[in-house]
Amino acid sequence: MVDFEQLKQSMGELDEDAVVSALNEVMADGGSQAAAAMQACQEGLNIVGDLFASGEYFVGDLIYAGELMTQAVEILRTALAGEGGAEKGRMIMCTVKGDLHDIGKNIVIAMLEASGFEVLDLGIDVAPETIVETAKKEGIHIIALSGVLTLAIDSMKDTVNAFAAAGMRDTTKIIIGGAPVSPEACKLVGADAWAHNPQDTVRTCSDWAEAC
Ligand code: B12
Repeated sequence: MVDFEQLKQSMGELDEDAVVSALNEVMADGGSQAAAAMQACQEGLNIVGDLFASGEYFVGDLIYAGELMTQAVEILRTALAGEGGAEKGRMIMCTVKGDLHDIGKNIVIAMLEASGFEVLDLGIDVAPETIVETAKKEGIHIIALSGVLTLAIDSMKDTVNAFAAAGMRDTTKIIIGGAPVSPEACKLVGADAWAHNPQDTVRTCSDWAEAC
């Protein structure tokens, strides 16, 4: 039985051997506890973030934490992805302008694809115009915006405004997510929905796809 509190601490200490070995143990039964393991890894990243904020960790540690978390997602991916589903259509996802964090985005994309969406991943640091132009060119009506930095909220707002300026706001559904996102941020940004976890994102986007 994996000790998830220990896994969280190991991630916080950036102890690669301990993290990988715990995750392999989680996957030994096919990954019935993969979601709890992912949660522990994310909480471990909060420890990393706090140690960075207090000056104990440096940018190099953040980079290493990013690589370790990506490795963790790879190990857990098949169990997190679930069984897939019916074809739900196409949507766009990206990290907004000014923000280079993509681990959360990649997790959400993996879950959306597993649920039956074809996700056009525009990457990181994506300008509002690029998102609008791609949506127009590809005829896509569901957009998911990710951001981890506080400044991402401004970029999300700029993106929603860009859809309005292009006359496409009424025909486009926009969901936002990431650490600084909240109901208040959603209101400020003018998005249609917000979520903190991939499961809620899949649920909301699936409802939209059904209504389209
Ligand atoms: C790893 C990391 C990095 C790596 C990122 C690597 C990568 N490939 O992504 C690197 C080294 C690049 C990095 C750089 C920086 N970082 Co950094 N980083 C982190 C760290 C430790 C983890 C982030 C992470 O991946 N979390 C795990 C993922 C899984 O969580 P998530 O993104 O929130 O995603 C989940 C949910 O939010 C949701 N979700 C995510 N997106 C979406 C989208 C939708 C639509 C929905 C519905 C849901 C959803 O689902 C996901 C899965 O559950 C955080 C600390 C922390 N506590 O988060 C700091 C942190 C985010 N970084 C921070 C800072 C300051 C920086 C730098 C400015 C450092 C510097 N001086 O250069 C740069 C900024 C670069 C830039 N312009 O973006 C600050 C941000 C402060 C702020 N509030 O603005 C933090 C909070 C650390 C801190 N405490 O100071 N960082």
